[in-house]
Amino acid sequence: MVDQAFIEQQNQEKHVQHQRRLAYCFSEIAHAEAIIEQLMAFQIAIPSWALGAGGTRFGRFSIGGEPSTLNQKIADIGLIHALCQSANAISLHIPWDIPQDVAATKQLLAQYGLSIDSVNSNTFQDQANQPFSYKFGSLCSHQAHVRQQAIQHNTDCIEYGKALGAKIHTVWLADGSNFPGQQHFRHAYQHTANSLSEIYQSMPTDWTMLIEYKPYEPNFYSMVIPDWGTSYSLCQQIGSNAQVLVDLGHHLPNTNIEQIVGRLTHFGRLGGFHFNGSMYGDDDLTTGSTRPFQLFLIFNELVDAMTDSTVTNPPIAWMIDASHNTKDPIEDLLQSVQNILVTYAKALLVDRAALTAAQLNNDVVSAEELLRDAFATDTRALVSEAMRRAGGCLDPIAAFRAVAGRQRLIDARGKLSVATGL
Ligand code: AFD
Ligand code: MN
Ligand code: MN
Repeated sequence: MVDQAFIEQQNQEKHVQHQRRLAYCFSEIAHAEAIIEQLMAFQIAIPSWALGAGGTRFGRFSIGGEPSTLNQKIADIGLIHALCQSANAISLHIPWDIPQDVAATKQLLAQYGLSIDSVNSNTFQDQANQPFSYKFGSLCSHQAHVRQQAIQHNTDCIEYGKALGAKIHTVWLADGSNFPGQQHFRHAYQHTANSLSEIYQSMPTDWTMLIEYKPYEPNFYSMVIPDWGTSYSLCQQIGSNAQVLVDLGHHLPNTNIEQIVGRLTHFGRLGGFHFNGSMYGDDDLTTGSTRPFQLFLIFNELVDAMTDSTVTNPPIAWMIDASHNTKDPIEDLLQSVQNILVTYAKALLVDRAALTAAQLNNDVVSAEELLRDAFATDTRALVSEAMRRAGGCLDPIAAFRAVAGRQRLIDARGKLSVATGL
């Protein structure tokens, strides 16, 4: 849909304004050049399930032109990546994204400069022709045949991932209970630990297993993996390549997520991140839409860990997990990518030596002001410049609109095409 000539023409239209903004950044920020390079290196995986309009239990409002096949999802993410040059990987969800022709899928990925970073299992729904139901749990089930079916599904996911070159298997479990007394807490935990261990054994040794937690929903009395501590304890039991995945929306209101990030990186167990925006819970809104300062404080912890040579945490897999029923999903994802990069850049501005000195002197005001200074700096031109240098657009959303992106997808796929996903 977009070629280099179109992108250059788009960038030309924004050139004068961009140069003015960029000059401001260079005048304010001593290491602006280094930050641009760090931004160019920061790549975020896009979830295959976020390309259609998300539904709620009250309804779903189709956006039109939604990708209904894996190839179409790859094409949409290819378009996102062409526009922003910061989204070169895809998180797949099985069974929604089972490749029909692995060689052809790989070729398509290469054509768009994309790779598959992770496969995500789905035991939160029953599939047609599935012998046993997950209504009362999957990996946690007290019924061995249910657990075995769920384990097999996860090992199948790993096989699909291997074929496509993925290196991460992500597990999010809906398992839990709705009523007091329904489930035996200790047994449910132990079954889950044993099931995950079995899945881990079938994973290649250079893969990572990411274990996601969530406090409530779809179960409302208890979730088997409700918090980072439970994920962490499971990882400790399972093996060194098992890591915690932090999804920003999977916390109760007012949880100090930046402190959780600090804890997990200290333990060397923060393996993955699901970016999204959250007002109340698992809202899956645009990243940075409601609590930009919180996102900044989280990035501040991440950058602190990444720049501290005493921290042994492995490289973190950056992923978006968002999907809602209001915006055009492609525009939404482009907003999220830009908000993530803008915030990352702000965290890179923090004067860490000065912050450490303020902390050691118990100079609370200076410590806080150092963070506020960085947060208040407008880093948008640095992000635009990083995207432009990598071959993308200064303003990806404007470019998507200029090319009439959604209308062309509707023309090609129809008004009623529906994406599989959440
Ligand atoms: C659901 C969960 C979780 C997970 C996603 C994909 O809440 O965020 O990452 O499904 O399995 O949205
Ligand atoms: Mn998630
Ligand atoms: Mn979620």
